[in-house]
Amino acid sequence: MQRQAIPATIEQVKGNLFLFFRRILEMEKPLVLCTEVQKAYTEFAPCLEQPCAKMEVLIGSIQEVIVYAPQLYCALRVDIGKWLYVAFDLDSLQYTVVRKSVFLSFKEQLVGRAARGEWRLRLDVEPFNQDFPKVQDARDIGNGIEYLNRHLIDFFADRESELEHLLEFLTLHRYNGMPLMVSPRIKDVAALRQSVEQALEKLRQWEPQTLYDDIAHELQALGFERGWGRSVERIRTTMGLLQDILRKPDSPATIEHFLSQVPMIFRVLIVSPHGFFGQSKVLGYPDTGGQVVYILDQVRALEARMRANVHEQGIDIEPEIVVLTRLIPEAQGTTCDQREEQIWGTHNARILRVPFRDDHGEVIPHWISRFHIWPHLERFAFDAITEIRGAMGGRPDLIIGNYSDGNLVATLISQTLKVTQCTIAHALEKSKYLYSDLYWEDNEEDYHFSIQYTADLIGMNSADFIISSTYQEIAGSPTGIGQYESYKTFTLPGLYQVVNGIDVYDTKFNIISPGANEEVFFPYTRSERRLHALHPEIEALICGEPDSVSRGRLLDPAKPIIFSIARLDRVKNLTGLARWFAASDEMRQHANLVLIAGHVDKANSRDEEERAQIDIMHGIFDQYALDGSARWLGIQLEKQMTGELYRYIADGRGIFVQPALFEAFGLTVIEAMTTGLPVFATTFGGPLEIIRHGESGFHIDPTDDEASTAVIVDFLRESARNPASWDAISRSAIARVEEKYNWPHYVERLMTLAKVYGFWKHMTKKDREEIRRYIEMFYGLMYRPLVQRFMTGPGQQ
Ligand code: UDP
Ligand code: LCN
Repeated sequence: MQRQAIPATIEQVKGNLFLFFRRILEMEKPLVLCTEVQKAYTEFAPCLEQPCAKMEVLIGSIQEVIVYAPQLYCALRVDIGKWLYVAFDLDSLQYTVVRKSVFLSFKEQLVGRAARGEWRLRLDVEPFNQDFPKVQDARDIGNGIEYLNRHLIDFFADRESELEHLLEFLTLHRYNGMPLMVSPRIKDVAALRQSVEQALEKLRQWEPQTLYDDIAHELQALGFERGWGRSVERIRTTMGLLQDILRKPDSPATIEHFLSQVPMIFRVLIVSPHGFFGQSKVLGYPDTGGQVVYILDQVRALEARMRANVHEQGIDIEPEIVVLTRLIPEAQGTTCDQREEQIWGTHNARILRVPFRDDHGEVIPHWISRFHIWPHLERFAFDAITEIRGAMGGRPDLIIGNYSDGNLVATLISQTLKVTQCTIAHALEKSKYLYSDLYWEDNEEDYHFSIQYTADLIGMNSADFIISSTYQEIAGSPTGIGQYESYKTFTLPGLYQVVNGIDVYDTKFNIISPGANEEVFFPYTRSERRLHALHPEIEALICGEPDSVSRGRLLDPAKPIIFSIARLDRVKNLTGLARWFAASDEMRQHANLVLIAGHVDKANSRDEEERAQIDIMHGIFDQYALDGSARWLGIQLEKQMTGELYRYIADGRGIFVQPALFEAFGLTVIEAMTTGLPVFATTFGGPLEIIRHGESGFHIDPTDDEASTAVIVDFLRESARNPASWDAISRSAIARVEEKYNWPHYVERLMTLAKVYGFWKHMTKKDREEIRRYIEMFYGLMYRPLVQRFMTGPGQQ
């Protein structure tokens, strides 16, 4: 629906709309959620004389209603990322479109703030972005680079002066003092054009396989340094692309192709402060999950790509990747107390650990939950800058931040070192905890969401580009709000209102989905690669006796297994799955349940949320006498073991269930799918996009116990009766991951994005200065005082 069309639509259905709103008023609730609006409408619709499609669409767009009788303030999501706020007065039957700030102020009444007459701080980044290109069509959200390329082509076509920027950019490149690409001898665009023509003329005379080294002096005489290619063939291609650009290119792909050939990225810094960041024995600890897996897989694939790139560019150097994380002296048997750790399977990538220090400069020894680490990050960032300068032998060319804390640190480092910044969210907590913005004060002691959301706004607005794993992460779906979209307009009552926090149509958003490590996760049918030697150990794990790290023993081990592996936190909802299993006789009749999660003995856990979940899990085992049909393992598995375990369960025609209340992406989902396990995963978040329901797996609604149980039981029943149905889903799951989720494709795109957005950063340096200063001010005047308040308030670490 078009935003402009809303008033006319309201006018057309006004009579019935106001009648319906009376129903909302009768609910006597100050805040009515979209699900409640929908439910009320389903009951109301039969009262209409005839069905009204327009009214249905209008009601379907309502995301929430603030009731301030006799007025209702409605937030309408008229299209993906496009909102309108309308106030209805039920006495006068009038309505009016209101400003976002007015809507937010009324919303704040819900937590006791006055709707009017109070000054509020408002964050609005929109004015800074007005002159920048935007994605036009909602379907193209997350494909920002294409719009940027189109914009660049117009840029170059219209203005010779912009080509001067390109020339300047090409003369900037060097590695450890070695000049690359264009020498300063070429003074202007006219000279560049001429040199390119002459060089191409010469290149035509040489054999395609001739090496750069053999013709270096001739190219240097024309003003071209190393970096155009190792062989004449590649040099010709790269120079040909530049020639096209200088002559007015006709395809945006030319710009992208040219920039992707330019040697720009030799050193990459990846920032991920929280959790236990290590290569073994860490997964499953609180705050330590997919992000660690993602980064390590990313590093291996990225290094391979960077090495291939520099080779093709004719540069003989070893690229370098450093993963910056926190050093934890009380490492609990992990390597997290070591300053440096080489990353296996790489030539020159390592983990660099820098400790958190307190106000007296003393190293903080213990693990700190991701919700409580905020006071340590600024000092960490500046300590890290000193360490990086020493450890990396130069400034990084690209900084990738991960999660809210890593993105904040990445912002501080990249603003100081003036380096291209990429943001990866992994999981934006705002989507996981309903109304955690509005009711932030109630959760402050445990979660400090006010600081986290402030850090998120700073990180996402400072980033030169943002990588997301799925479309829904940015913009949701026609019916559900995206994770980034939820940062567009919201309020933290008493602190500030966000009028425009981020625009999902911004070209900085790009979707590149991660993959599963193919060395570890491959189909159960690949017999020649299977790790049969691990089977006795796996059997002991699954069928063993209960001990200090496990509970339950499978009395009938021949049954298929319902499997899940996750951190034991509330949102992962493994206790929900245990409850479904416990309460369904049919599920128990068809299968056993095996869970790998957290700790079985509460004494081994320091995380409050995990401790609460441990109690709940034991309660379910006790109440439903699960000890003979379910097994819960509180262990950390080696990766190879995890891969073979998935396959072992597939051998027995088991299934994988991911029952999270919300899952930002869900690496376990693609791991399980690629091994061939039929997967049943939450409909809230990434799995909605990863799985095609009924084809490559199944969606389940974790809030609907009955329906979720039914989907699982139906499948177990059907696959017992007709094994071909299990095979069909298994085959489609494997094919889906192979096609859509793989690391080689990921890193190729990442390198291209880093270069195109690096160039864009250079082009728009001056124009971006204003928002940079604005965000810097927000950091100084909002983020830092919030952290200060944390340090002096309850919940201080
Ligand atoms: N994992 C593991 N052992 C555990 C729990 C999780 O090896 O006890 C791994 C799992 O195989 C996956 C990652 O940790 O690779 C979890 O990633 P996911 O994206 O599913 O969830 P996150 O923990 O990041 O929220
Ligand atoms: C964090 C999460 O919560 C998961 O959903 C993702 O799969 C993981 O990070 C990797 O991005």
